[in-house]
Amino acid sequence: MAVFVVVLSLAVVALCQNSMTNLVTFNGRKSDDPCYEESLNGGLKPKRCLPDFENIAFGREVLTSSTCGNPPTRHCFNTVDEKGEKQRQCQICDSANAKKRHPAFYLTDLHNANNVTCWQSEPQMPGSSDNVTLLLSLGKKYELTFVSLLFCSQKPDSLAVYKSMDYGKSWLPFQFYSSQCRKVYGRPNRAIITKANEQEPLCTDAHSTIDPLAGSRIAFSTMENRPSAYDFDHSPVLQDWVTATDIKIIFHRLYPYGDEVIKENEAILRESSYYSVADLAVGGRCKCNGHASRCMVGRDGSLTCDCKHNTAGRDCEKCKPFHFDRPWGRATAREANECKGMIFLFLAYFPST
Ligand SMILES: [Ca+2]
Repeated sequence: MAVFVVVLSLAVVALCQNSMTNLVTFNGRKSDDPCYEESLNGGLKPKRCLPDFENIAFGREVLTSSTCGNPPTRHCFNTVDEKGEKQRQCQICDSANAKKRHPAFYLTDLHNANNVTCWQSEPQMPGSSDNVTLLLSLGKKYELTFVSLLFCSQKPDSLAVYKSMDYGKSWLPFQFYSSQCRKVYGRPNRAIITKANEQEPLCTDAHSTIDPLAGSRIAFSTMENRPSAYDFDHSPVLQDWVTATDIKIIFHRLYPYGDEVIKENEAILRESSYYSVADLAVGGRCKCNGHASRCMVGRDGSLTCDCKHNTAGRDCEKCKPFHFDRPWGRATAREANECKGMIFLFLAYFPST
């Protein structure tokens, strides 16, 4: 009886796989489904597939802890004239005036170098409490390659990037920037990452040596200087490291110097103490573990992978029912790790006696 069940099951498995292959062919998806490719015997075989690389932040809402304009406030900044001399210019931020507003929407709108739109915080009291937060929820797990900020005014001296993997329930530090890493964040400046600590956030002062006047970018590459970046397929640690459902950026300090300098010109400094960002970009892919080529809005309204290879779940992170003949695995460049089998289904119908 047991032998019969196994033989029958294998036959059904083969039949199911054939019918699945034919279905793929007959639906006209043979050539355009990136999750399958033609095999040597003329059929189709699964292969790793990935959603497109994109700017995940584009067009998404960013929640900010501070945005100027209500009530209107004055903001000043320095420019350099033709003679190379610094000029102080001031503008009003007014949320009721379309030409003078700086809403959070401007963080993730289409970036056009000829028509730069800037989000801007309220003026901050210079000192240790000038924290402003940007929160970006992705609505699903993504694998991130970079997080970048293009500033309209001076770059902050100290800022931190955090990530959540559980929709904002808990947060992990992703990267720190400061001219004083040890003092502000309690971390060494430009630490070396080895295979033993690939999930450790770094702190760097690399951003603080540039022209402070305008138009500068801070870009955090999630895998830069991490040894397993060249073997990402086989590094669950690094795959975990780049995974996020939410990103939080906290500006901790605009100026590198202390309160004693600030007190001398507090009124002028206050008008100059604000954060202003032209573009927040987050590069990455919807996380589907190599088993889907796109993400889409599911029946419940949430973003989910269009899973192939007999996988299931929002991230194709498990085998779909009755396809447990082999353990689930992430697809790699060499091995699609398709879920297989209907044996368990038939064992349930024909229990051994
Ligand atoms: Ca913008």
